[in-house]
Amino acid sequence: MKNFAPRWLVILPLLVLYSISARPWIHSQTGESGSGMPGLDKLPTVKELPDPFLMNNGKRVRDKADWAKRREEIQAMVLYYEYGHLAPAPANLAATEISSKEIEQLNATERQLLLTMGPADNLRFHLILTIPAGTGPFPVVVKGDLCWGRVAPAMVAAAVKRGYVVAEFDRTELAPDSADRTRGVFPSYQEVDWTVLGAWAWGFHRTVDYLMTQSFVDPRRIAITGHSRGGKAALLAGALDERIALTAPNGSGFGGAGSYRVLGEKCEDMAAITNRFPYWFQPRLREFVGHVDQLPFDQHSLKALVAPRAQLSTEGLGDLWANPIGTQVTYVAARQVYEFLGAGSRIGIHFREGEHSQNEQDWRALLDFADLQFFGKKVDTRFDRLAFPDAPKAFTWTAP
Ligand code: GTR
Repeated sequence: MKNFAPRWLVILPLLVLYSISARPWIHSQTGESGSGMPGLDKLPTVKELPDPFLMNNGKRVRDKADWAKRREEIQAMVLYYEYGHLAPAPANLAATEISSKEIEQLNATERQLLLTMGPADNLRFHLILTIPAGTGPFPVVVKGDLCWGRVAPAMVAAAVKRGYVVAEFDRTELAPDSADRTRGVFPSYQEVDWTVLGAWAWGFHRTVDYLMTQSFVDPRRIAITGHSRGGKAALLAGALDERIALTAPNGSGFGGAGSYRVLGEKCEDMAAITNRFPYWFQPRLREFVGHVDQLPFDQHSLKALVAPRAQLSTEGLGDLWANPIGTQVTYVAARQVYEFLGAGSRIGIHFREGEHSQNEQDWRALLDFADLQFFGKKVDTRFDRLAFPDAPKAFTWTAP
């Protein structure tokens, strides 16, 4: 007994060190300690869209190796200030088929699956696949908005006709769209500071885990999409997971593809979104109400994390709340990163007339963009047309 104290003096610090280094994705909700991230009082005001090439050490990115480091820095900031962290991939993902039926008029099979995973196999969500006839491997479009209903039959048919699998899941099975943290992923990973948007993004990642194991799936051609809050989740998912070949948020606006700093008329802003939907974000984001120009990034930075993989923003010009002009601005700025990486044609934007929805025009644009990016097909749709050619330039930096 008498010799225990000195031994603990050695073991305790080792345990503490281990728990910090082995779980880098875990931060406490409120504490700044250990994160290395400055609080609001230490963050400088940057009126323009922050330079994505400016590294934390004050030097600018010079080559691709520097960009790889800078990408990690941006990712760390975005998770810390904006979306919270995500749990690591579980090793025990399993799929059970619930039903399978032929859809004759589509020449496709519809399969309903239950995916289970997590610490006690107690996390589960459903996946509905519409798979073209044949052996594939097929490209896939994943959408997580089943909570709002199925993708319209004509849109599923259009995708299947072009040889795409449509995979649909209900993101609210991963986290309810509310402040309720007693359901979904939260009880199983209480040490993770994740948010509803993070949990939804995690649902995309787990869907990709499953798809990658299926022989009918082309693992190098997986696209993800979502509308509005579902688009915010899709953009976050695509930013964090390099297996996702094409990321296509639709009308995702504030907290998605829309800028925080550049706001068009009648659009959502930091106060509005963090008041109504605080649980979508890390609570720290709220501190930036009235101080958005102290955010060390803007949403072009999130888009830049997707580079050089393909990404498309689809926008309704009448969807003012979702800030179409602010989405154009992030496209123009993120394009600098794509061009720096020699992938300028991999980022696109598409505007249409009309309001807040992911309609057939948006879907056609997505499929055209996927055909172009995945197969080099010639398509008529343009993905570099600015709806607001006279919009003021939102940044003065250029790619190195
Ligand atoms: C709105 C919200 C937007 C957008 C939209 C939606 O009420 O303010 O950020 O996400 O909901 O998801 O349809």
